[in-house]
Amino acid sequence: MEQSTKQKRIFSAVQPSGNLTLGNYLGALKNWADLQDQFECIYCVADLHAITVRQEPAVLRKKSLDTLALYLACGIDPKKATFFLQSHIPEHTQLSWVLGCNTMFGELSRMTQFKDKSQKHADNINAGLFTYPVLMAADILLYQADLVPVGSDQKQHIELTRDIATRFNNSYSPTFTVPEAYILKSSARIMSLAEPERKMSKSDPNANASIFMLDRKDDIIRKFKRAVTDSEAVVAADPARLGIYNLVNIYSSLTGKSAEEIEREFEGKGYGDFKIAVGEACADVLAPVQKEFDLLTRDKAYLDGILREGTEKASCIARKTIQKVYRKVGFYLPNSK
Ligand code: AQP
Repeated sequence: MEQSTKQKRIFSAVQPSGNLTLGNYLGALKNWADLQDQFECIYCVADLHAITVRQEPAVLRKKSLDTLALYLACGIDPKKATFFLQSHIPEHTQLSWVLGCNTMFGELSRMTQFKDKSQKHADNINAGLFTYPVLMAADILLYQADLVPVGSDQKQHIELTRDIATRFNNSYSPTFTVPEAYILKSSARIMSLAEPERKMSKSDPNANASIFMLDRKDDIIRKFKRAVTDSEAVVAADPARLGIYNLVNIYSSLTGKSAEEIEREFEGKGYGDFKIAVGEACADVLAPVQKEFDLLTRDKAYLDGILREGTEKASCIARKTIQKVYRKVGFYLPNSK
């Protein structure tokens, strides 16, 4: 019998490795809220992943809770979805070790995110940065997720997760659900405003390259005004013109207008008008999220309560999977009686 969408489970996460960007919002959070009515959703704050890059401990602690508050501020409902911090559930690291022993060095060497991040953090190319996709596979497989909503930047990691799950299932008998990436086309990849050939990223040292979810309206408009475009001065969804293409994509994701509608709306107008319109649309979309975030972060006890509840729920699933995996690989488990 085919599984109904009601029963399908979704897992997704964001690293609290900085201030969340418009890329995180359009590529992940905005879609998460829409999915909670159709699926069983598990949303994690990936703090273990965050330390693959050096973090200031006090800042990481704050960003972890801020990330949770942003999930909630985007309309993700703790009554419908499960939330937790990755480091609160030790099964993530336990499963990561087992999966690491079933992942090939060559596979990890091909990951483009590892190549990008090693270039960006040449002074700290640590083993965790290299094995990051194994921990990500563990996150997903631990919860037997059917679907993983991600931006297209994460597609390669999901493919690897599928390969690892399939290999494990073939070696030891069916154990893991083989998940699928759930990529929404419109907001799949938001690019940097300063270097549109690179993705918008929360750890970009150039603050003008990214719009942060908590940026105030003036900053948002200023950053869009400075966004790199070209000298053609025609608003068009032309993939060869990276800068303007990115802005059209952002405007389309924010307003729901199609590329053709946007081209018509700005026909005969310069980039100046268009950039202001994108900035205003962005500020309008983020304003209610920011308002809700401000309220939520004043109530730490409420946020802690949500984490405690979510950790308990997620732990039940995680424990079941790890026991199954430990048994399959041959670890001795004493009889519980
Ligand atoms: N630019 C983007 N466009 C579309 N989706 C994006 N996502 C991130 N950036 C974009 C989506 O956000 C989710 C969580 O990402 P993450 O924070 O766990 O890791 P990341 O992809 O490495 O994000 P950053 O901002 O680039 O973080 P740093 O700078 O710390 O490495 C994923 O679903 C991702 O697709």
